[in-house]
Amino acid sequence: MIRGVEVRRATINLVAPFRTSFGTETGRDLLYLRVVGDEGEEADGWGECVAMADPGYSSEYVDGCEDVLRRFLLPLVGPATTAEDFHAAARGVRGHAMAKATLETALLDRDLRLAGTALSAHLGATRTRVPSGVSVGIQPDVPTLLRVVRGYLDEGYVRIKLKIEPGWDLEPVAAVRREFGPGVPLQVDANAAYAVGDAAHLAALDDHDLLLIEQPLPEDDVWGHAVLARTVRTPICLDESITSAEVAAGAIEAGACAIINIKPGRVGGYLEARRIHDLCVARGVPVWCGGMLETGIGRAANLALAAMPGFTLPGDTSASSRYFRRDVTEPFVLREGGIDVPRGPGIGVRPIPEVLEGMTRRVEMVPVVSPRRA
Ligand code: OSB
Ligand code: MG
Repeated sequence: MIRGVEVRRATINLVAPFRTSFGTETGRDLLYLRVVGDEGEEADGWGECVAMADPGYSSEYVDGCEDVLRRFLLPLVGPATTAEDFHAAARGVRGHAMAKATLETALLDRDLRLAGTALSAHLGATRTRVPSGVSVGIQPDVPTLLRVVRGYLDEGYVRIKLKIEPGWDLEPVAAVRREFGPGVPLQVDANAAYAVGDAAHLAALDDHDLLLIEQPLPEDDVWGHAVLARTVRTPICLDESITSAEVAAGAIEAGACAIINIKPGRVGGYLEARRIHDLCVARGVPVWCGGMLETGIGRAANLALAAMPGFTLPGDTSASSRYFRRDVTEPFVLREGGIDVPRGPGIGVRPIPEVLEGMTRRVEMVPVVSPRRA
């Protein structure tokens, strides 16, 4: 039986600032949930919220996630609530995908630990190791960028993604292509920094043999991406725009994207992420697993997802050392260009107590009482 949900706020610094078209992250302002039952610590379920401190990537932000969790989502959890129960009950709360994903993942982790099943097996994963790409932030200048990219290639990352924005696009992409040659799998991510009127400019990226252009236009402009796709030859990939399997189906039908970046947090959890995967496999649309600078808790679950058969492109599932000096779990390491998928029950990892305590700013147990539903 579930006794309560521990709400924990923590902080961790990044090894280097990460700059995108929407801002610069120097650390993660974390929200962890732990679903605590009376079966012992081994069965506790963990979830990490992917929302950033500010609503720059999406409308969600971590303090807002904590608020919606406390006021509307945690009250849906009763002593016997499963992840599937919560998924159904949470339909009555509109939006707030990242908040929902945090709690649903913690419940799913608990369900699977009690069943002795690994998340990867539960999702139908077919691989034991997933190839790792790396997302490279906007740099102060091109020489610095080339140094950073060289470092990642030397470590063994099998695909490079460059963050771009107006004023930092054609030149850095051309420079990386020139320096490292035609063999390096390369793609770009604009985080919605362009407008449909930039189509001719973006078409100049076609010369550099990119795997894809990720989210060039605003989140709500699926039609604009379809228009852009008629001018630009490089495949368009959507990230921010894809908030559900229904939106994904519409975007594919409209010709707005040829590839999809699946982020469980953005779509409300692993159950919805699996639906998007299945839809894309049925439509012949390649998918890959994005990231949100997760610590080991979120990373473990992403690796399980990325091991599913439709994930045919390397994801942003990088090693712990790319983000943090000391991860909250045992570190995920890059080996021969990939990372091993955790095998234990649930997400397969748990926080290292001393590390977790050192990061924690506050923690509170919210007891489960008579639930409103479920
Ligand atoms: O758009 O994919 C993105 C990080 C934070 C927010 C949005 C994005 C990203 C990344 C880094 O690109 C992915 C990662 O390495 O976790
Ligand atoms: Mg992106």
